[in-house]
Amino acid sequence: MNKWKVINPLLDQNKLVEEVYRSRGVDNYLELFNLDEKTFNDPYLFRDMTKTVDRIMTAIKNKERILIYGDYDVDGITSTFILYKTIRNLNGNVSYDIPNRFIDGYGLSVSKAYDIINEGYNLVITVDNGIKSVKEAKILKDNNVELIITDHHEMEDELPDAFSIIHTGLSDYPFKPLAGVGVAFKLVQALIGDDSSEYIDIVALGTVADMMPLIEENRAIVNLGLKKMKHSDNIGLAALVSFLDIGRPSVADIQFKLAPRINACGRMKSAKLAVMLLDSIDKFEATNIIKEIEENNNERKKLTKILYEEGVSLIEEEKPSIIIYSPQMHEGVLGIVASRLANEFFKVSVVLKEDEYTYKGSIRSYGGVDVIHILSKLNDLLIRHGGHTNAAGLEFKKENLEEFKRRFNELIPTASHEKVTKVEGVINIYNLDIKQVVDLDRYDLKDCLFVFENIKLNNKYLIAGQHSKIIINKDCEAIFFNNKDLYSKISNESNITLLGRLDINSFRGKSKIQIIIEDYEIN
Ligand SMILES: [Mn+2]
Repeated sequence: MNKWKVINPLLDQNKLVEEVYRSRGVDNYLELFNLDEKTFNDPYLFRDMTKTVDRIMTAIKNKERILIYGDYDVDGITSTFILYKTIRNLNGNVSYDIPNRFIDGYGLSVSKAYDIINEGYNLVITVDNGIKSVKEAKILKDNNVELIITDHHEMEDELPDAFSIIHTGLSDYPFKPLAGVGVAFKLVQALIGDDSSEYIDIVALGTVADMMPLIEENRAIVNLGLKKMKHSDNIGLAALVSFLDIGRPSVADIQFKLAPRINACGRMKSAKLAVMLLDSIDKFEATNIIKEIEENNNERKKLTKILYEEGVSLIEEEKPSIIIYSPQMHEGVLGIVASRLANEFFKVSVVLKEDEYTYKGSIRSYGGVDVIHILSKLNDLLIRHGGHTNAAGLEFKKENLEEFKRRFNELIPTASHEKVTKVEGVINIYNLDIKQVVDLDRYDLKDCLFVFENIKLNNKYLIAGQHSKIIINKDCEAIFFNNKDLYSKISNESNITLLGRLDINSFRGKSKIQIIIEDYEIN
């Protein structure tokens, strides 16, 4: 069991949302949730925006062949779709392509660059990738294909020789943490002005899925996007929202329901399936695509479970980070397995797939460790790497494994693997108003952990032979998924302390508070 650290011991549970935001330094949370278009910055603050818009407009007018080149995650998929649809609506001769994770790998590649040349494109616009494609940019240029890069990934010293680059890091643009789709959206805004609001729900989807901080311009995008998503003009998104029975879309719905399904396409088969969903022309088409997406998602879940269990068995416990490798790893779920390990074991986690000559993998940070910074110090060992401070990808030659492990572990700061679970505050569940729990979800705090003291048992069940359920009273229950121990250890005499999240369980029209247990103590 880990140490619990209560952030606000004096938490007033009658003002739950207000108090949690205050301890995060936000004095007026309602202000945050009221941000709207007025927060949007002028897209022309980006370096190169004017010449980019002019170039695209010329290409549209001259019927040049334009290719939008995206990435296979939700951010890349949504970026691809909004720019493709915008240029198509302007009567451009435009197509899109997203590399296949298993065949082509991430981003532009040399072979993809030659494909683009051979297919006769005049102009390529990358979205959510491209900032590292120095080699590919040269190949395109040498073959008279013009390249516009839009990206938000970390820049290197050497930039690709492109016609133009739209990147927050290259300009005075005042809000830096845009998602890839946020950057693409700024280009769409520059191209079509206020009509771009048609896509705001799609932009919100990519922004949340890419785990960007939901402040300032991102928060405005998400506020407007969630509102629109309820009655989306996008037939595919509307069909998915209704298929998942989402009434009033929230950030948590994007994180746990929409994004995993859209991601599953690129993880299992092809991300183009998800672009096709967003581009569906009627409900019939959308429904058929959703069926296929569900199959991909179920397959993804099954595989993740198997590989996570394999991963756990390979952990070397005494090391400051988790580094596991196996030929059985599946490239589509490396990142999910790594983040699960990081969260379960409180350590930076590296999950590698062993190929013939290389290890290829995903890293997820824990405890605020900057993994991109660590990788930059291992540059001499790596064939390639890229990503963000808390999530990155890498590849290196097989013979470098031992040196990689040794030096990677040396670079992990010692404070990062302390096992402390941060808890917002202590709650008396017997006095908690269900309205406070509804508000937690409404204001994106469903993930918060709380401690619940002096819980008395009214009844207990073992659900499906594997989940412990506690009935606290007629308005409140608690469940510990995949844990049988709690059920067998507690009795009517127990005084129980729970650590968990607050949720609402609605059944036959009656709503109850439900604690999703993460940890417990029996006193
Ligand atoms: Mn991205």
